[in-house]
Formats: sequence, structure tokens, C-alpha cells
Amino acid sequence: MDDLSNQVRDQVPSSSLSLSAQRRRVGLVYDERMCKHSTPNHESHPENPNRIRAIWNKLLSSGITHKCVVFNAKDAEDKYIAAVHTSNHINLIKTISSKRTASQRNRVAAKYNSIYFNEGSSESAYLAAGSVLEAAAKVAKGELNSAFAIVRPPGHHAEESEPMGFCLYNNVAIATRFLLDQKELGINKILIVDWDVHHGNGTQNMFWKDSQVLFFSVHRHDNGSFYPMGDDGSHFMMGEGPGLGYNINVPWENGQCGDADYLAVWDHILIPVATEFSPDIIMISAGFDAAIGDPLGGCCITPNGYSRMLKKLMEFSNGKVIMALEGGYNLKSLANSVHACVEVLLEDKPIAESIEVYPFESTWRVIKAVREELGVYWPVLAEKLPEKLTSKITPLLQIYSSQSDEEYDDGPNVLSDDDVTIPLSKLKLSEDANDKVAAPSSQAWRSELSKIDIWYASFGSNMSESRFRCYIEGGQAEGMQKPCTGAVDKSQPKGVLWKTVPHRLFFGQEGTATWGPGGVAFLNPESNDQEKTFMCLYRITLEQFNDVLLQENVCVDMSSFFDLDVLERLESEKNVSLEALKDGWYHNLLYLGKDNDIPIVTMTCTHANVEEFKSGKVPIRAPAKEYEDTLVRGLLQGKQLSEDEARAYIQEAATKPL
Ligand code: X5A
Ligand code: ZN
Repeated sequence: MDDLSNQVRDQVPSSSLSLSAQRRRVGLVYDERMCKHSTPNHESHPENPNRIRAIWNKLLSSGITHKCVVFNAKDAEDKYIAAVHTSNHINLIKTISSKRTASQRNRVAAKYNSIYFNEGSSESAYLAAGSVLEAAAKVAKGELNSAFAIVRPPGHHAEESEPMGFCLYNNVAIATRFLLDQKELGINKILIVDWDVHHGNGTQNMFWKDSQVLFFSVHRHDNGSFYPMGDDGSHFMMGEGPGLGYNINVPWENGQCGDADYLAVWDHILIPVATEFSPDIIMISAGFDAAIGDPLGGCCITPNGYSRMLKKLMEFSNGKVIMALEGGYNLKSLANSVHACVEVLLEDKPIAESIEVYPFESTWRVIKAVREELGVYWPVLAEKLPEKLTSKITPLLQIYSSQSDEEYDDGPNVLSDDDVTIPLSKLKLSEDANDKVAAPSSQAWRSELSKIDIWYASFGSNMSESRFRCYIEGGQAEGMQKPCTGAVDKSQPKGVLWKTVPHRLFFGQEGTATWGPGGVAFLNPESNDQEKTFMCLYRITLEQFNDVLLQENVCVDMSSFFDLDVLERLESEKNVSLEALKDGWYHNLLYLGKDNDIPIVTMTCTHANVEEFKSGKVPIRAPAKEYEDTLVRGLLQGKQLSEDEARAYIQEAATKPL
């Protein structure tokens, strides 16, 4: 690994710091070989190799790797894996690369929940587990003060005998078991903090009856409707036998939780219990999919929030903390969050104070419920929280939770769209408290843009009026898996109009969260007289259109949006790609002329994306049945085509080469 040649490798950092001020020894494991695990046909997937590359690039470019002890991964030994997984499971993961063809692998993967395999999967899985184990061993032996293992595939969903939820081996569980089993290390009590936005079902089960391991997981639960679904993540799941009371779940009722919510859980559940438990070492299942801007999580922890959560944990076990990457799918947010954590591990920079923000009402409800259940086993929790504390709340923000036509990994977006109070910490994406805020701090643009009308031209599922109305009024139409929040201005479109345009309609992408496997509709931004695409136009305000754009795209940085300048540029340039929405698939605005002197605008992919479709880098793919039905319904409602004609129209768009 060339990029490591300048790193400090397994040696005391040569620094000019005096002995007493000697920097803490922080290990970092990264190994490019963990990028080998990827989708078999390069289908896009949130859990992809760029995740760890983005982290590593950020750490390299910031210079922080030079302050750390960097080491490569090595394979976990089967005997350590076997302490938490069955031999069948080990066999499966071991042989998945070598002993099967691609189609056999796909068939095996299909038996599991949210799993893909390719020829690199075995190697990556062994390295991920081995990295966490090695990092843990070095910290336990005192060679390092703490460590961060930048690994993939993640681990916490992996069960004893089943890969699941992008996880193959349960890396943290393997390392935890190892530490306890190596008696000479003298480790008898381990706290696992799982702050990934998803419940760590695998880890919970593996230590269910174990009182040496206190498993703590805070995650979205949404009444059992958030992945991994069901009751396993409820706070009534407290362990069994000797392990009773040593399993603590904090299940969020909703998304949008941020720094204030997590820190309240720290202050009123985790920290008091950890004080009582007094762990010998702490493992963190460090997923960053509760981070601001994450497409799967819908929460909004900032890098500063992670810093403060981590700092509080470093007060235990003499700061012996091993962090292992789990989820985290917004590359920018992921990299910034990890960087902030490594800074905290190094303890060479004070953590920025942040303005006071209160938790949600639902957060206090959850905290109270957890304290009530667990108070039986942890007397520190039994005490009732003072009313003057729990009455301090932030109203739920207006945040769009979009899982619409966009690609699988472009899910809910954190938007910054509250009219009066925007708690700053819920909006910050960058690491420093003083850095720019990820949203226009005032909502002044709304009143200006509410005076301008545009035609929003839809060619996909929004042709179905009931479907589109969800973007304005909020709600869930047939076939949609999640409700939309709607626009701030919920007034009806002022008109509906159908037109055809000389642009090519096509379908691409591997799948979407809403519609399942199958392509979604795009309009080639290049015009072509041979083509004819049906468009349903809605007359709405530019303010409303911004809210539609935000529900349709992932937005992590609302520093630019569709304002009058953009409208002017659009009329002259025809295409404007909105930088703030570039993580979404529909961030290219396309100008299609005027009707009644009102500009007609649609959103689609960019020319560059079209090239990726043409080259096969991103697959052309027919729409899923549900999605096709919605399009056909739209065309029928609009009286544009008969059902047969509509099906043929979609069929042609789905099959004709670009
Ligand atoms: C590790 C992790 C998420 C699985 C979501 C499946 N897994 N829909 O974040
Ligand atoms: Zn996760």
C-alpha cells in the first residue's frame, strides 16, 4: 500500500510533544482489500466500496493518519469466528468466493435478507472480522489506547448462522468474544455501544444470556416498521438468565433524531448504566447511518454530536475504546463523522460547544420507558426524571422523508425546512461548530418564490395525480412504502396540462426502495425529434417546486436551491444541475419551453449520467410492476392513452436501446 509509506507504522509517534503531553496512541486499520466485496454486476448499492475509500481519503487528506498508528488488515482465524458463528455459517462465507459461480452465488444470496455476494466477499469478510479483532487485541494489551477499524462488510446484523442486512460476519461480536476468551488479557466486562441507526440484532442475540457483555443499542424502531423490523429492537428485550438486564435497547419512534436526542439518551441512560457496569473495555458498533444526510437513516447526528457521544464514553475503561465501522451511506457525512471521532480519540483538539437544543417529546417518552423497564436491574435508572427537564422539547421538524423514484441508496433526506426554529445542531454537516450551516438560515426565499408559478412536468410516477399530490399535501399513495411530508405550502396545483416533448424516456438503475428491483424513469436531457414522451404538467409555485425537488432528491446541503437566478439561467442554458442535490438522481433541471408564459420545468439525470447508462456503468432496467402500473394509471387518468397503448409505450421506453 503506497499511500501508507509515510504513515507511522506500529511505532511510537515521533512528536515534539513532551512525555507528559504524549499523544494518545490511536490505531487505524484500513485495507483496500475490503473493497473487493461489491455487488456482482456493479449494481448500485448503498453498502459499496466507496464508503471506506471516502473515509480513508478524508483521513489522509486531513493529515490525521500521520498522528495515528496505521496497520493493515489480516484474516480472522476460523477458531475465533467459531466462537460466535456456526460452522455452517463459516463454511458459507468461506466458500462463497471460490466454490461457486456468480449465478450460484446470487441464488444463495437471495435466500438471505439484504445480502449480496461476489467473488471478493469471503476475503473482505475475513479481513473485516480480523481487523476489528486485531484492533481490539492491541488496545486490550495496551499497545494502543484506542482504535478505529474502517471495515466492510459491516457486522451487527449477522446472526450466528445467517448473513443479513449487508453483514456477513459479526465483526464486533467476534472481537468481543475473543477479548473475553483470552483470559490473560484480564478482560471480564465489555460494553458494546451500537449507535448504528439500525438495531444490532445479531450482537444482541449472541450475548443474550451473557452478563459479561452489556449490549446497548440505540436505533430507529418506528414501532417495528424500521429495518430489521419486528420486536427484537424493543426495550422489552432485556436479555435472559444471567444476561437479564444486560441488553438495553433504546428504540426511536421516528426519524429526525439528532445530537440533542442522542445526548439525552447518553446522559439519562447509557452513562449512568456504564458507570455502574464499569466496563474493562468498550467496543463501539460505529455505524454512521444516523448521521445528517444519510439516505437510509433519516436522522441527523452531526460530526460534533458524534464527538460528544464518543468523548463521554472515553471517560470509562481508561479510554480503551475500539470503534468498528458498521453502516453509514452518505459518503460526505460518513467521512466527516469518522474524522471527528478520530480527532476525539487522539484528544488533541477541544470539542466545540454547541448551542442548546432540546430533544423531541418522543425522545423523552422513549427515555422514560427504557428507564422504567431497566430500572429494575439498574437502580440508577429507577429514579423519575424531573418534569422541568423532560418538558424541554423541540417540536418535530418539517423534514421530508422521501423514498420516491430515486435510486435505492437515495432515501430520506434531511432538510432544513422549518419555518421558525431551526436548531442549528440539527442542520450542521461539517465538523466545526462555526462552519457553514447546511441550509439557508432564513426562510425568506419562500415568500419570494411563492409568487412565481412554474409548470412542473412529470414523466414518471408523478403523472399519477394522487401520487404527485403526496408531494404537496403529504401522505402515502397506493404502491408507496413511506408517506411523504408534503410541501410547506399545501395548496393544490393551479392547473394540470398534458404535453408531449421530443425527448427520450428510458428506465434505469437496479432498483428503488419504493418499487423494488427495476429501473426508474428518466428523460434524456438531450432532445431528439424522433422521440415523444408524455408529460403531465402541474402548475405550482416555485416555492412548492423546491419542496418537490427536495422530496425527490437527497439533499445534504441546502446552500443553493432553485431560486430566480437559477430560473433565469435555466431559460438561457436549458439545463441546470443543482449542486445541492447532486446526491440525488433527479438533480438536473431541464427547461422545456413555456405555456401561457409560464416556464415548463422537469427534473431528470444529467448528460453525464446518460453516458453512464449508455456505457452500461449504470444498468438500463425495465420498471418494476408496481411502478409500471403507477405510470400506466397516470397516463389513463390523464386520458392520454388506452391501457394497451400505455403498456406498449412503457414497454418501448424500457427496451429500446439508448
Ligand atoms: C449495516 C447496516 C442496513 C441494512 C438495511 C437493509 N445495514 N434494508 O446499516
Ligand atoms: Zn445501519
